[in-house]
Amino acid sequence: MKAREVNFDGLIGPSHNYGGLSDGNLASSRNAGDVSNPREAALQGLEKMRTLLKAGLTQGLLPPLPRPNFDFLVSAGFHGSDRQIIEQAAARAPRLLKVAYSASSMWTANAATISPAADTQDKRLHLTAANLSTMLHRSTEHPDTTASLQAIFGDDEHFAIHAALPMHADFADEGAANHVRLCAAHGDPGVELFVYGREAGESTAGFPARQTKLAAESIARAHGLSSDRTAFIRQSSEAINAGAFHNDVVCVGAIDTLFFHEAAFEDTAGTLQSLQKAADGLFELKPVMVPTSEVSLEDAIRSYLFNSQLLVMPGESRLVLVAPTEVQETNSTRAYCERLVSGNGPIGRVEYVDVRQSMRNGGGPACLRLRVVMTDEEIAACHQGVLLNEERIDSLQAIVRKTYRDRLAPEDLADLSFADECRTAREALLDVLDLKELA
Ligand code: SUG
Repeated sequence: MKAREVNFDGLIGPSHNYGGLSDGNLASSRNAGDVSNPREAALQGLEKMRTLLKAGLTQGLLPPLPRPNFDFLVSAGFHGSDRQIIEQAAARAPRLLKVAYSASSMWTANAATISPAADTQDKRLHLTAANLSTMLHRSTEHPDTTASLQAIFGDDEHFAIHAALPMHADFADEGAANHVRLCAAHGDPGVELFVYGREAGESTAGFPARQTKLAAESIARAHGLSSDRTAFIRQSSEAINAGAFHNDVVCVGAIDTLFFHEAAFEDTAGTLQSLQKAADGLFELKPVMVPTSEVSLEDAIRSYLFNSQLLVMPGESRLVLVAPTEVQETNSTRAYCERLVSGNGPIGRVEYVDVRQSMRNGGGPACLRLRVVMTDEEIAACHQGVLLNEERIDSLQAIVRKTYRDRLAPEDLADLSFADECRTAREALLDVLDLKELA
């Protein structure tokens, strides 16, 4: 089977703000209450998409979700007209208003877990929307995310969409941020690695462990994955408590290469053994471990070295790491990257992208994209409006320039005209994406 990886980035919504809503995400806590710039955020995201498109990759996107989320505010007891709901929430529960306005769906690595057809029993591409049950603001995403996935991957001859897992701590699931697929070539059968932070029912000390093993196992079952080609690996509590709230803050993999920090997993030797066993007969695993002596866990998390996209680029024989500019600005990670590409390992080049607005909420290049390995036939069967070309990016950027604010302070969420602005902006974006049905 011939297939390629399509990245579906989150189109950053007009209400991007620094709500300080994510316990255990150091950037979110550090920048809580700051003034954000939604216009710059969305333009940065779209420029990243343009960079990859120009490099010859297939680039898609997922639209922002409706914000403010009135359904959520109503379920929290607010009622009346839109104006009354916002006024009451602003006066009596400003945190809930921030939740209702959160633009967190931009981090589409958390939208769903994807298994390509080459790995599944029924040879369809399987998608499970993530319940994101650990963080209140994220737990409200999945119904609308599921609607977006249905609008894009609705052809059930090729795609199988599974609803989010039960909304209980035992099934806490954060989607592809804790999932890595390794293979010889994208279209070949691969090994699916699920990383979890705790077992169902287990209570852990420190920052929340957002993914359970039970959630990962349930998804693997639903997707019809072969147990021989699946590995369930525990993330280290050291990494979680240092601020790696998802595995993709300390690890990224592509094709046969796993790039990870020495402190990423509870048992590194055991992890590599399990992966080698699962890969037996398919490919030779190439582990690239970054030792603590070269890059401390703190620097790795602050710079987001591992929250990079690791890509097969047309015309390049080695993988390319698309890293945030913060990696270049951090001495240890910049020096590490220079050594990495001068060696003869599997990663041959590092390209830096500016996604600072998102980074300040703990979302790097890898958080902003959902990887979907697709055959040409599947690409043709999905909704075409979300597949990008330069003209479509231009149109989206023009809407962003026209309709998004360049300054959003916490108190602005109380302004009723902002709710109207968000609606108008989203409707114009959906129009370009030919997704009016989601309005
Ligand atoms: O879930 N930040 C997100 C960042 C998600 C990053 N995704 C991956 N690593 N794949 C989160 O913590 C902060 C929102 C705020 O504080 O306003 C936030 O939700």
